[in-house]
Amino acid sequence: MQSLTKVNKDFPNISSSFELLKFLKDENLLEKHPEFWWPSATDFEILIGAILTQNTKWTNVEKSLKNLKKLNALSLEALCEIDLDIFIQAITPSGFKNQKSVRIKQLAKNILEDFSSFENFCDNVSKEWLLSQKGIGLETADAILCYACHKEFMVVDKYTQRLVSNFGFEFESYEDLQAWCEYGINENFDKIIELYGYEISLNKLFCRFHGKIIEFMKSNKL
Ligand code: 39A
Repeated sequence: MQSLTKVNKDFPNISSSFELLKFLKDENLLEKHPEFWWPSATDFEILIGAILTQNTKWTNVEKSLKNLKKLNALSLEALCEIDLDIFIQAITPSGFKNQKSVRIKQLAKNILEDFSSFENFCDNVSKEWLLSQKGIGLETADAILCYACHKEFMVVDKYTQRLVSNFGFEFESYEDLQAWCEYGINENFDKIIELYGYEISLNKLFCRFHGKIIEFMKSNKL
């Protein structure tokens, strides 16, 4: 359920996520970023990055991913085979190394067992399957679905929550905030296409909307 609180006076009044998107779009926050915002060479890297990024800074994740690339460990098979101690050492920069290493290795094993390949996983995985995996909560599941599997899910995180609260919106749950973000975009999809001036998929829009939110929050404009 959504409720209105005191609005930050430096911000315009907004009544929907569509208006929030318009506000952020005018800030030109993604000019130096990839099309789908999440920086990565491959979708597989996004899957691993989505777990490594839990409770740490993105720069630390980049260090861990660089180490994993050097070890040629960025595939399901390589993750299953890699020695646990070597893997732990590689992902040390992103913290919670013991917990994350065991969870990532187990996830790789489960994906191979249930889907046979990463491509088949991306095409067929459900949110329920992801949530049944140890260490994957709502935000990580949505990050994997949105950025690695290119599905129409919008990630909402602590940055999203803080930003909308500065516009006067409070939500009781992750799902409520996500529903608010997605609803305003879905309802105004035609207007958004007009605004962009070219066809843009809903998935790409969700990626860019979430990316704009993170970049806005990191720019310390609040
Ligand atoms: N928290 C984050 C990030 N911050 C990020 N970037 C910056 C680029 N990514 C990709 C994921 N999670």
